[in-house]
Amino acid sequence: MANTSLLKLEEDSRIDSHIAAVSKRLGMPRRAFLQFCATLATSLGLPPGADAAVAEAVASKKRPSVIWLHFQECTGCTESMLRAEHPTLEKLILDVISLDYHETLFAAAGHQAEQARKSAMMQNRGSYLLVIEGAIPTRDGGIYCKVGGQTAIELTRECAADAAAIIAIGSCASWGGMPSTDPNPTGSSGVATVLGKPVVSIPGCPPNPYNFLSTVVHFLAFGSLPPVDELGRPKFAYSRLIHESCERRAHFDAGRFAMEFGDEGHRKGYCLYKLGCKGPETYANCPTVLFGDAGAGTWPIGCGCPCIGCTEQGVGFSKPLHMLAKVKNVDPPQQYPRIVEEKGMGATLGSAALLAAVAGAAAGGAAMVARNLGLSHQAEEAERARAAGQGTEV
Ligand code: FSX
Ligand code: SF4
Ligand code: F3S
Repeated sequence: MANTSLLKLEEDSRIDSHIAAVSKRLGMPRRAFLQFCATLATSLGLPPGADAAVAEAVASKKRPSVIWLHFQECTGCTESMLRAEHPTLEKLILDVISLDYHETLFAAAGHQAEQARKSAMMQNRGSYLLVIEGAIPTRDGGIYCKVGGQTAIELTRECAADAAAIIAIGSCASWGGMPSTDPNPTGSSGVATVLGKPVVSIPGCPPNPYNFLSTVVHFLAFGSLPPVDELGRPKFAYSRLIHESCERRAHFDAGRFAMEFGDEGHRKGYCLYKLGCKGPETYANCPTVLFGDAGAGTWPIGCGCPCIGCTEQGVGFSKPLHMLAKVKNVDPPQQYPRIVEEKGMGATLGSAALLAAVAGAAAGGAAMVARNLGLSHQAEEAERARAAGQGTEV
């Protein structure tokens, strides 16, 4: 079957010279770069043909200035970006953005660093991306986290004022994450709570760098951040339960469980539900995108560790690790999705699967993403919005 979208992309002369330059910069063959962009567009759920816009954006657009703040956290978010061992992922992240302020990566310190942040904000007023990593302590006037004499609350508000878009990266910045664990002595909160307005959140402890890259590329290609759910999470990454795509799901359905760490069931790769796996109530694309690109199985459950629900507020860092998960969606759905997608509403199953196949490791487990792409999430999303008592999209 011909992949017309990829072929069109390869023939697009508008971006040819840019692609040659970016391929050289990244040390990546031209075809591999195009395949990566096509896969990125597919996993973002973009319509056919959008891969050209993605490639153009990555190859030729001016890199947005990024101000990256750190508050209460372990720096695992940054570590996971830099440890993305796929030959292109971390290079691409650093290639598509201009990281103008980042306390961990900066050689500068003290007043020099503060000055760099202020200059970048002034020079890119209204157009910079603000990325916040870590929770924001709100108790006692926010005194539990200060940088350069300012509280995290003050810095967040100051940097948010002139930002084009704000991304809360990691579970800490999304809702408080680990620092907000009961009894939350410092009043750790997420960025949206502190600013009193929605921001795009990419939870995970650590979050998947592929989801961050995809979010930034969407901003570059279309001038806006991707559509999000009622918790501010990009739908392309957080609209499916882990349990739905888990490689151990057949064991769950057949009633084959590991009962103890190291027992026969655990060694045989049986389902980890009875060890407290929170996959059945956690929304994330971990089983389809994987981590670190080190090969198959590089995600918590793949390594034999029950999911702790790190992307899910109210589950990760809230529910005890051994507690059984609430199993959602155990019955077949009332309605099955259409098999044929309407034109322009998303990638077709066939093209997505083919893209995933040709892109290989770049997509991680993108075949699973592709498998889910044509499905209608509307009923499920409406239900979740009702449960959250909001019912509105951010
Ligand atoms: Fe750590 Fe980031 Fe966890 Fe938090 O990730 S990996 S504690 S989400 O803010 O650095
Ligand atoms: Fe996978 Fe956990 Fe579901 Fe078992 S309970 S199938 S290990 S997500
Ligand atoms: Fe976190 Fe569970 Fe994924 S622990 S990384 S949400 S598999």
